[in-house]
Amino acid sequence: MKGRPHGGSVSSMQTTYVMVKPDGVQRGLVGEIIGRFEAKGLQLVGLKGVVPSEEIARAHYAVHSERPFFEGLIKFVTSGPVVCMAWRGVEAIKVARGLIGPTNGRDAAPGTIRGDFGMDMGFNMIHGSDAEETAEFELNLWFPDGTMDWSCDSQKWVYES
Ligand code: IDP
Ligand code: MG
Repeated sequence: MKGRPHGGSVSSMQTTYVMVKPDGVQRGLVGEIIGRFEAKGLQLVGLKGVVPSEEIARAHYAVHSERPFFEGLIKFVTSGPVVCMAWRGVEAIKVARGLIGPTNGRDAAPGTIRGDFGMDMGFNMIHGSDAEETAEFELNLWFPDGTMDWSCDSQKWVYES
């Protein structure tokens, strides 16, 4: 995949990094999860499957490196395939976090991905960038060749203007 830088020209247009973690892949939830982002009206601009190296996992979760759960988190996220995605839309970072729900599945409301499918804090199936700077960092980390530059015709029926 190649294309433009990950940012957008419209001020509220964002691209966010979303990743189905190994538990979500093992449980066969990839299709369900992708379907929710598609149905919401976000545009898929990046998609690949990979078994993460320890190096990329440590970089991705570097902000948590001092936390007690860090080593377990690295072991978990490198244990099998993840599905890496880039989703684009108006305020996509906030919208994706809303679809995902809070970290602990037991606290997450039904209707969210973690609320519908999760019962745990660590095994919560999915990652989503939490801010513009982290989205930029994570997109560059997981999609170093850039994301897909394409025009999605249905977007004219997603946004009124
Ligand atoms: P987030 O994924 O909702 O943004 P963060 O606080 O950024 O949550 O934590 C990153 C990931 O680390 C979580 O999604 C979860 O998999 C794991 N994690 C966070 N807190 C704990 C914990 O207390 N125990 C075990 N794993 C945790
Ligand atoms: Mg986070």
